[in-house]
Amino acid sequence: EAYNNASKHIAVLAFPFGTHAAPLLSLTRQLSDACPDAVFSFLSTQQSNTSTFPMKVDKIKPFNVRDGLPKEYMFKGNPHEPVEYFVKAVPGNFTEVLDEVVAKTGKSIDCLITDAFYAFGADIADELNVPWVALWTAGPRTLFVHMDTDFIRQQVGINGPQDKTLDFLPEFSAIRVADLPGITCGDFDAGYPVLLHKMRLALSRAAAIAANSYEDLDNTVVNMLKLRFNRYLNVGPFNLVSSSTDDDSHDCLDWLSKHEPASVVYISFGTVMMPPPEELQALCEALEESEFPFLWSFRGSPENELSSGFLERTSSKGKIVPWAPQQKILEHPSVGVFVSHGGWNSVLESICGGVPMIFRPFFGDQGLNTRTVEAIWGFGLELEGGTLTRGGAMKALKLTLCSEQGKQMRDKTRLEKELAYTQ
Ligand code: U2F
Repeated sequence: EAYNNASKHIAVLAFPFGTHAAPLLSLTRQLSDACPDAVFSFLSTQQSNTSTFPMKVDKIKPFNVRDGLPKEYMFKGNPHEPVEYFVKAVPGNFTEVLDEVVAKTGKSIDCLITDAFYAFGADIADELNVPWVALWTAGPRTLFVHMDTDFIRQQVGINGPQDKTLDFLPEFSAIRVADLPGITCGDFDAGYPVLLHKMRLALSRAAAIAANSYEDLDNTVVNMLKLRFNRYLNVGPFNLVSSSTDDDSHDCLDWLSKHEPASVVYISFGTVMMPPPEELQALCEALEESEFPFLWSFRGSPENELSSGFLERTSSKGKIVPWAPQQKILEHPSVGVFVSHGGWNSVLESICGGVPMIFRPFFGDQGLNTRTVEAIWGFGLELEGGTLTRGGAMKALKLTLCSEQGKQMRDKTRLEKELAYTQ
């Protein structure tokens, strides 16, 4: 009946990995509040819909699409594998469900909103003769290097020297080839790289590109992007409008309140990656030896994956939970530094909490986010050598929590926080 009474039907196609679907649902909710007569069909995989739809949302209806996994598929720990299967199933898995929804409800589609990764959004929208809006879930600098991939490849070569800087691009002289999201290695022949390659060819066809950021953050880069697209709209940071999760069933906030201001290390490597065992071991040693209080959102089993005795020995100093209300934690005055993988949502949430960052980047945009925060914005730093070692982690923790340089980083983050809140 939501469909019968609706004036408009908007189809929303999510990318079901990492933290992509949650920001898209956040945008959809904002649009639904702004257009109460519209109905939204939100398409993602079952697994993604189950975790992103916390409850029934009025006028936003979830639909499941095929995940493309073979019947006998067993996840063996490589997070990129399900992505590769999924990429083979698009766009057919989406179009078949769109056809079904239209047939069942009798309500044709008036607008298509997709994750910006979906170049095929442009074709579907053309076929339906409706506008296509793309949501870019990462930072402006990452979109910029994707759009300029050909030029960057011409300048630095394929698999060229990793330490070469991008001084041929205004605003990018502090960025090195090593920081880029894989655009200078290899060809765009299959899977995920081809998805991103097609994306950059198609994005100029979008009626609008919505970005999870705000006007003042990387403003020069944002202005360069505005020249390239029909409408490049900063509609974030989404964490200020809706929270990823408020579930505090492990009492993290109470625990934080027992600590001094800016004294606690908060640790989370996002929803996709975990550091390898030897790095986990190094981080444990650094935490134990430095004695800073810590709160760790740990994906997996700490009893099995952390060195024996660590949990017992640090129980008065540390708290390890399977999932934490990250935004609320970063807003808590006791948190002094965030050890993260450099995912874009984490960067925005840390800015909005006024908390400096220590980075252990893994893949995609994380290296570029890391370098941008460290070398351009100045409120975070990458671990020495880019990975967790006992010595490197201790040095970074001491620097951010106990030094004048750390205090300056905190002041800078707090200034950025004010800008984020005034957008
Ligand atoms: C992919 O990101 P990830 O999911 O790995 O990481 P983030 O962008 O940092 O998002 C993590 C979100 O999960 C939330 C946290 C963030 O909103 O608040 N969260 C939480 O609430 N509680 C927890 O215990 C742990 C996490 C990709 F890997 C990145 O490179 C991209 O930048 C990103 C966006 O495109 O997607």
